[in-house]
Amino acid sequence: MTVNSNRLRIAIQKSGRLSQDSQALLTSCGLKINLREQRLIAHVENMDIDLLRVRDDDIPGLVMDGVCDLGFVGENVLEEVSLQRQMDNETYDYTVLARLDFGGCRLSIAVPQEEDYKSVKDLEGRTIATTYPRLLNRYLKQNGVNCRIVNLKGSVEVAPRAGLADAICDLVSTGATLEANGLKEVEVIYRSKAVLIQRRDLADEKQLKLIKKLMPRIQGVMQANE
Ligand code: PRT
Ligand code: ZN
Repeated sequence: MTVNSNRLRIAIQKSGRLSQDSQALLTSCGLKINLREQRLIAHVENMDIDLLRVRDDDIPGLVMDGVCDLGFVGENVLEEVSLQRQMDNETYDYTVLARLDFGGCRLSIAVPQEEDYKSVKDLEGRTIATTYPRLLNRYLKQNGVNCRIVNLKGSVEVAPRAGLADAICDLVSTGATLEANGLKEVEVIYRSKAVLIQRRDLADEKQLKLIKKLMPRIQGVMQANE
């Protein structure tokens, strides 16, 4: 890496559910962020830090490959990418610096409301649509259930109505989306929050010092929010 290699690189979601909270947390920690909407990189004016604004799905890989030093990401995405990379024999190392107080949600299996569902065994032989095939697969294996998994990047909640699947496995927070689509939550397979992660092999003294300075501030902001 040639450009500004001694500046700490923090990956944050560019636009989405985690962007505002991640930025607000950094701002509360004293970072003066120079944000120009379309920019991939935002410079922090008063510290040796750059923010890389990317899709949330790319954040775990950027940190695991050492391209970024820190990243804010949902545990759901982090765990899914980890499982994927383990299977592909890619590096999947990282350290969790903090579990944060935003981005809370659960990954759940949902079936049509009118269905008479009793237990996970009822899913045997069914087709489930999801954006999280590895997490779903792990859960089904642990429960000894065989299903067909259909991979969808979006509009998962309409899959049963569209005749693409019998059930879905998707993120839920209030449950309103499931209800609006005539579905009911039947199994919670993963509970998630946003986390701050660090690359495992970070060795630069200056950068480590900067992280040491930031972490108590992050803990402080979270305690103040409690
Ligand atoms: O563009 P990019 O790839 O960066 O963003 P994205 O569209 O993939 O992700 P985004 O911004 O929707 O979500 C980012 C992260 O926020 C997720 O990975 C979770 O860690 C967290 N999060 C928390 C959620 C939700 N709550 C959530 N409710 N992510 C998505 N949802 C969706 C869910 O998929 C469903 O469509 O909201 C709907 C359900 O919400 P309720 O309130 O109706 O239950
Ligand atoms: Zn995404």
